[in-house]
Amino acid sequence: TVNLTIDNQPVTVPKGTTILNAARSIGIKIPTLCHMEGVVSPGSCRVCLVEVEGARTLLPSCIAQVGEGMIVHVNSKTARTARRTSVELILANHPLDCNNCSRNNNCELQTIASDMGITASRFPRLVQEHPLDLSTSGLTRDMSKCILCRRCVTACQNIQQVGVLAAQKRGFATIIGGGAKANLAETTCVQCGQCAAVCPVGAITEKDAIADVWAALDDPKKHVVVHTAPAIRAALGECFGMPAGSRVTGKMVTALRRLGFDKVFDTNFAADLTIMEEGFELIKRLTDAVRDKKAVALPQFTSCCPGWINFAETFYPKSLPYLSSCKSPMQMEGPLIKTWYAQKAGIDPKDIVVVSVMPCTAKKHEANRPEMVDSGFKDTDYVLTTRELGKMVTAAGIDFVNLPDGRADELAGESTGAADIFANSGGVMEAALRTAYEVITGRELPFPSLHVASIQGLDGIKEAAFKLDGCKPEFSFLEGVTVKVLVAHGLGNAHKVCKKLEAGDLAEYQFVEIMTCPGGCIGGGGQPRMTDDNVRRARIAAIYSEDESRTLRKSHENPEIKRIYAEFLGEPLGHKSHHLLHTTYTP
Ligand code: HC0
Ligand code: SF4
Repeated sequence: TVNLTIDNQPVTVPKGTTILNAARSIGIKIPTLCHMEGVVSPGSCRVCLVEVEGARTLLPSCIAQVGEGMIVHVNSKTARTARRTSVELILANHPLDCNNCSRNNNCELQTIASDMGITASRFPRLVQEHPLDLSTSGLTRDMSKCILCRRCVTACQNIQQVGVLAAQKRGFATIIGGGAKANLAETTCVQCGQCAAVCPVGAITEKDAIADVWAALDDPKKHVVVHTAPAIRAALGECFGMPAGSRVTGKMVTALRRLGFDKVFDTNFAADLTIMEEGFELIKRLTDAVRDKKAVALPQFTSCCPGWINFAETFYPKSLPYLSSCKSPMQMEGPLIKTWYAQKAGIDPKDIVVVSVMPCTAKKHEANRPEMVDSGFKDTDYVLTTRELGKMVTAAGIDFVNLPDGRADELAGESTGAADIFANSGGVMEAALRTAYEVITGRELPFPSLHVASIQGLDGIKEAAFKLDGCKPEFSFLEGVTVKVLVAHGLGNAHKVCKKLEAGDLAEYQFVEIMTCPGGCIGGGGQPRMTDDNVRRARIAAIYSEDESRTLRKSHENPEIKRIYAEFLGEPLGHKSHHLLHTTYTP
């Protein structure tokens, strides 16, 4: 450990701690705009400068590490003035249309300027105008607002390793962009939104669908149906000041009804359906390979995450045969609302508007894929992020925190704990194993509380292995087979797994889950800001409590799933399923 004093307070911290974190440990909050927890800070914003006795210059506290006997002044006049000057210089180069900005009241620059009491600038204004980049379905980029903190570069280069965003040009002309390509749509961007999730200002954010959704709600001829992703219920409360990890499923349903949606369904229903289709697909691939000795693509990869699909299509076309043909739950729920629900309710599907609420920006792209029209209409009309739903609830004057609990509507609103856990890394796999194991052996997955502990949590690549025994007679060919599964989250980790697949090193695995965002959907690019590992852990804990609080925790036990197979779909992988619930990929 290292002993030092910060503003006359003694502090002892482990060697290697930054001054910023040492100060935080004793309740001194040093402002910063470029630092991100868990990655190396670029130290570019100079907003965290502190004075260290004996040092020749002020030091950026997000980079400078503590030293034995160090005497640090955060609150000296020199340090305060330097930090204030840094912020004033950023403001001189920043549009001051805060009232019209998507980040108004939720902007780190605005908060820091306000905390410092900055009411006027000493510097001439030198704002650079740049055209808006509206080229993708998922994201809006406004480089006029960029403060060059480089957090998005860190997210895109180091965490996701997609490598689209980089600093270009030098000095005053510096701009963050996709190289020679003017627009994101021309790059290999997968629209994961991790850049938007870390942007401290309004430079990168989701493409707004709020106006479209209000217009649909205001149109008396439209029957507007909403459904919410598994991860929303563990994060939406943060939009209203509730702590990370607050479970708000019931309040969310009530809020959606009060916003005027005609039906409130649940993406979780379709998550259970996905398990049926994807689980049976896995069993079919295993049967073909083990019993019939056919050449099939194994391991099967999950296909529910749209950033991962974009990534696989762009970077690893050879992986595409390994991907499950199942659409994502969002894209199963949409066409079923416009067919199954439309029939039951006697409503012309052309009058139905399907809105999905997702923690994700890539979902906006997925909904706009030209092939996603299997109901005969656009299967999902609009996608809102968690943040956008939060804004709509606030705009409607709804006191979210004090809402009574509601329940999703019948027909496509019932779900099990298996669907809840889709929201975090390892969850789709655990949910699939809960059903597939039981179909093969007739017994429950033999782990405490149905959890596959080794694939839970925030480690980047996780795995589990267990032996199949006591298989039902029709699956006797699987007796004694060791099932091995692999789970990865964050595209940096997906790269590693895909490289192994291409090298033929995944032959002993049967099933692989990939989620684009660190932590899975609970850490999605459309979730309330800021998401760090503590927030991820809190949301994950909420999701598992949601699962454990249920009576039904296995997808095949969902009564509405049994009903839709009996009355509409027939059987998993059947003709109708094939048409409405499965898809193909384009390299
Ligand atoms: Fe997810 Fe989904 S779990 S991708 O991670 O599978 O976005 O929450 O809605 O579709 O259900 C996101 C979250 C979903 C889908 C589901 C899957
Ligand atoms: Fe990079 Fe993802 Fe942002 Fe695209 S959306 S620029 S891939 S971080």
